[in-house]
Amino acid sequence: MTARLQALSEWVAEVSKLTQPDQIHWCTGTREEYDTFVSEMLLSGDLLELNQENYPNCYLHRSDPKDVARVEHLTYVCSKSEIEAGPNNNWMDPVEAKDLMLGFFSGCMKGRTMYVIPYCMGPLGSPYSRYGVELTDSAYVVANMFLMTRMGNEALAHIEQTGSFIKGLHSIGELDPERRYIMHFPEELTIMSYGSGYGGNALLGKKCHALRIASYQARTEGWLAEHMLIVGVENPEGEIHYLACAFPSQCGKTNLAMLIPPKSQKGWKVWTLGDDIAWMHLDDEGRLRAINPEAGLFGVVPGTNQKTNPNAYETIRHDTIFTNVAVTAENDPWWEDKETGEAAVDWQGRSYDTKSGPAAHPNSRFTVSAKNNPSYSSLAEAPEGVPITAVVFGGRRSELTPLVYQAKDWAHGVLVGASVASETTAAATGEVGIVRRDPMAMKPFCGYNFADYWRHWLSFEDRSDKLPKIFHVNWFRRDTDGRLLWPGFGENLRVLRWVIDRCEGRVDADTLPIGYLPKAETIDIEGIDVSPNTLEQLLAVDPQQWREEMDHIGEYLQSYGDRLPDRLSAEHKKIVQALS
Ligand code: GTP
Ligand code: SPV
Ligand code: MN
Repeated sequence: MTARLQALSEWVAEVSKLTQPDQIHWCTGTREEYDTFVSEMLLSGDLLELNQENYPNCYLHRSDPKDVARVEHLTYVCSKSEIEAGPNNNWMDPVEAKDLMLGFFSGCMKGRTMYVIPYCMGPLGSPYSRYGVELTDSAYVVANMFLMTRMGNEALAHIEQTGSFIKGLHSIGELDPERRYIMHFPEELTIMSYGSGYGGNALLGKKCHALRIASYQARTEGWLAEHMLIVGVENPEGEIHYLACAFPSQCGKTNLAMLIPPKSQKGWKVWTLGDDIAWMHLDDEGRLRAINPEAGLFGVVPGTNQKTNPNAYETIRHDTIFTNVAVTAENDPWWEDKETGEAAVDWQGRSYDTKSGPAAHPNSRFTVSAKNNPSYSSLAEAPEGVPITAVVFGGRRSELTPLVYQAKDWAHGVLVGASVASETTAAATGEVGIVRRDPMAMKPFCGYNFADYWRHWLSFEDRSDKLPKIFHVNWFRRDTDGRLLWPGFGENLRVLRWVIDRCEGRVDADTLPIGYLPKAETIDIEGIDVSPNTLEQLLAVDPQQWREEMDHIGEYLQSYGDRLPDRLSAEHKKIVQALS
């Protein structure tokens, strides 16, 4: 054993002394191993078999009913100083936090197996990839990590070579919301998560590593770790443009990344590279290139059907773990808007005769390998990633925000990103539908002070003159009767086409104080149920509403105090003046 691997072995031994598992299993990452875990979970009841004829190799997991979403109020960034974590994060002193967590972890794996999961975020061997090891007592977490990351022997070999990895310690504990914390120690490249078995709380490679810890590393190393999908849009001439889009949780990333062009959009193709996280670096020529650190999808199930997302619908017909969906009398998975079949048993395993409340949990999810997706781009495995033409921010806003607009330049674009607000969703516990600030869709995921994060974003302007253009979209604007104005889903390609046309200098736009707005005739609405009058409503900018919005944004930015970059305040002031 090399000295470097020894560092890992010593940590595993130390944790096992603390948590006292009955046995330790080093994960190899083979399909046979996955199948063994599935068999064991079928015996233990952690997984239930779904109808194998209709859904081969598909299983259902039912979470504890009080453990069905991320818990932002219990998620902490424990940097040495509070100001480093910033007003955007919960903070606890790292010594205090570790004391608290060691108390929870003490003896918590008695009678359980501790799994050692070496994993790689990003294509194996890519200079941009990063490695981690998660120690967990949940077989469900292991199975999800198998589908979501490149885990096992190859990752271990790299860790052995380089000696560097993120340490992630996880236990489901008692699944008691009163004994639950997700703690990050960015300076020590360590994560400790206790008391939840759900998604972003427990699959530590995802939000904890690839966003909170990685964003902290990215700042010091000059790159970006973002809550963004990566999608390739191929025109009928065969040219592909790659877009990176940041929308808050449950605001349409997976759906846009897997879009199938509607019949009216002849000759267009869409390629999926990533659906949740992008790591972006400047290359030698100054272009921003993105890789997807993940290898699988952890997607929202409700709303998925043959019309909205035929791609996802097919992708999850085999080799998929469903979490918290309902089942039909035939034992098929079922969810709201599935459009075929009906629920017999709800997500908690109760008979669904009464039809009270949703049958599938609103944050029910599918876990599936990215390779199941027929539109998966082979370039998602490319070590150098893909060059990004446009960065697109977005949010869920029933009012105010137009269907699409373009920032005037990079610094303005950073302000547009910092100003994102969106209605809250079921992805995190708490009230749904409340508008809150969610800069760059990173409010729950930035591992350090947002003021420093915006400064870091601004700094790219000094490093390259080939940066992507920046845009903002809103698929969720409603009329005065509360009806959605835009059909969304596949039709969103019409908006991406405008975005690409702008990047290529092919269309003129109207210059408004808030940015460049499409001239109505440059958005293709042929063949959809969007009248010219509806398009006008979709693109409308109400100066009075925007003056109020800019006041709120100003107050929000000022809450970051002295650390707020002057450049960002100056951008804000410019727009306020132009609006008055
Ligand atoms: P996270 O995995 O939580 O980060 O979510 P996400 O950003 O990937 O969102 P996702 O694509 O899973 O969509 C969330 C919900 O919004 C689903 O119920 C979708 O059906 C719905 N949705 C997605 N795109 C659109 C759209 O263009 N229009 C409308 N009306 N709904 C959409
Ligand atoms: C999100 O909430 O943004 C997700 C799901 O993508 S989770 O993995 O739970 O964070
Ligand atoms: Mn997400």
